[in-house]
Amino acid sequence: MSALQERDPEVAAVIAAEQKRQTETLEIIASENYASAAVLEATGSVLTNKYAEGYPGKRYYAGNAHSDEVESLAIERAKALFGAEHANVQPTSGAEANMAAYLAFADPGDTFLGLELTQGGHLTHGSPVNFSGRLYNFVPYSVDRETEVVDMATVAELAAEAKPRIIVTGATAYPRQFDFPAFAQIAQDVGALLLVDMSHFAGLVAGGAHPSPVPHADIVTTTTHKTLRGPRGALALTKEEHGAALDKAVFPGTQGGPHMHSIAAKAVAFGEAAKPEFQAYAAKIVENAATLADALQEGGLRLVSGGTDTHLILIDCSTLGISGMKAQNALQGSGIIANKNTIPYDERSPFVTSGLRIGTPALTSRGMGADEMRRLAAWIAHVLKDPDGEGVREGVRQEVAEFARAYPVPGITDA
Ligand code: DSN
Repeated sequence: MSALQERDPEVAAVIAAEQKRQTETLEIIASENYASAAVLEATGSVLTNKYAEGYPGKRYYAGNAHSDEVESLAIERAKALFGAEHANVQPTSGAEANMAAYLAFADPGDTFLGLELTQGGHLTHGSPVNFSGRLYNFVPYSVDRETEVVDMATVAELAAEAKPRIIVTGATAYPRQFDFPAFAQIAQDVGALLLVDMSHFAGLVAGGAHPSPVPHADIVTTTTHKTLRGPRGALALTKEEHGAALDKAVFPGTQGGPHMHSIAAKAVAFGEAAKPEFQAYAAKIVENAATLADALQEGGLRLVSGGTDTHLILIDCSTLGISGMKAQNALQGSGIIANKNTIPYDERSPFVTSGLRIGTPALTSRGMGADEMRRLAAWIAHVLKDPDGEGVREGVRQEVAEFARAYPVPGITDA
C-alpha cells in the first residue's frame, strides 16, 4: 500500500480513478499529453520543499546548492534543445511566461498585435477578459474568411497602421504553421519586437517536425506539457541582449519562489526531447494528424483551412448541424475526449461554439499510427452524425475502452 493510500484513501481513490480514465479513453485534446514516469517522479520529488527565489548562484535563501544544479541543467538543456541564447525555466504556466515577457518589453497602454481569441489565438494574446487585453492595447488580426489562414499582407497593413511595440504570434486553435520569417520582417519594418508563443508546437520544433521560431523571434514562450511532453509549466527563450530584462520580469517581476520540482521535471523532459526517439515521435504526431484529417474528410467532415500541417485539427461541426458543445459531449459519452472550440467567424458563443479541436500528441505517445487514426476517424464520424443515438455512443464507448487498454499510457504503464 502506498503512503497516499494509507494516509488519504479518498484522494488516492480519485487519482486511481483518473488513472483508469486516462487508460480507457482516447485523449485527443490537442494540448494534452502523457508525461513519462521519469518526469512524474521528478515532479513528485523533495525539490517541492525548497524555496529558491533568485537564480543559480544568486539566491535569497540558503541551502540551494542542488536547486542551482538542477536549474542550471534545465537552462543548458533548454538552450541546446532549441538553439537559444538565453532561457528562463521558472515560469509556472504559459500565461505567466507571456505576462513576464510583456512586462519586460512593454509598458501598460502600449500597442500589441495578436491573433484574436475566437480565430484561434490565446487568452493572453489580448482577450479583453484577460490581463493582456486590460493592460495593453491589443489590435487583433484575423484569418482570411476564404482560406481560414493568416494573411500576411493584412498583418503587414495592420502593423504599419498600429505601430505596435510587440507583435505576438502563435495560437491555441490554428492548424497551420505561422510564417516566422514574414512576421519577423513585418516586426522589423515597424520597429516592433516579435514574440512567438510556441506552446502548442514546441515539441514539434524540438523534434525537428516544425520550423523553429527561435532564429526569427526576439522572445519565444512555451508551455512544457503539450507536444513537449514535460511537466505542467513553461519556458521563455530570448536573445542574450534581452536575457537580463526577461529574468527580472519573471522574478521579482511576476513570480515568487520558483517551483523547483517542476524545474527538475522540465530538465528531464528537455533531456528526453533531445533524444533521437523524440524526433521520430514528433514526425509521427504530424503524420498521424495528416492521416486523421484525410480520413475525417473522407468521412464527410469539414475541417477549418481544409486540413492541417501540425498536430492539430479543427472540425467545423456546423456543417453537421450541431454545435461544438454537442459534439464534445457526444464524443465524451463514447470515450473520446476532445474539446469544443470556436471556429473563425463563429456565429455561436465561445461557450457553445461551432467547432471541435482535436490533436494527435497523446495518442502518438501511446504508440498509435495510421491504422489507429483511421479507426478513430470512423468512430468520430459515426458519433457526430448521430450525436443523440444512445446506442451508437454506448457501442463506440465499449469498443474504445477495449481498444484503448491495448495501448500503454506513458507514466502509468511504465511506472
Ligand atoms: N488551455 C490551453 C490549450 O488547451 O490550448 C491554452 O492555454
